[in-house]
Amino acid sequence: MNFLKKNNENKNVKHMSKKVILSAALIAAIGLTSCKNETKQETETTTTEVSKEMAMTDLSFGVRGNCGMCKSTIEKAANGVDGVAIATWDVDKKKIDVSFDDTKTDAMAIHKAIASSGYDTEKVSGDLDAYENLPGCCKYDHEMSMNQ
Ligand SMILES: [Cu+2]
Repeated sequence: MNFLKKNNENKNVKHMSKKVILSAALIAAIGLTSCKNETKQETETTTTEVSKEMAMTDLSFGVRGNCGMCKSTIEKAANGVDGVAIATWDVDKKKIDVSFDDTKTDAMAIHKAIASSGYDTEKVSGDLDAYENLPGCCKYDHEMSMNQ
């Protein structure tokens, strides 16, 4: 009698633990599925960010100039380089901010393009013929400090 009762209890315990294991497995499965989804989303987001960062390089350097006309000439020269996305010259700071695709061009190509339009950059002196052809108001002082 006593033995039978014990056996019965044992069965109950076995039955319970089976249930517990089953639900635990179910929860784990759900957890895994949602984890997988999250991981996938994170990976996709990261990939997009990385490719954006890798493609675009931000660069800033000094460029001499006087006025709004200089600004448009300098920016036009920089934007004319294949791979340049944004070029903004600051008339007060005598400095240009450029965003470019480094698989298509490099910093030196941008310096050279600006210099050939007549403007001095930190690395390349402005082309003298182009400088001579600039409007009077744009004939900047070659001693002017840049990147202020
Ligand atoms: Cu000017």
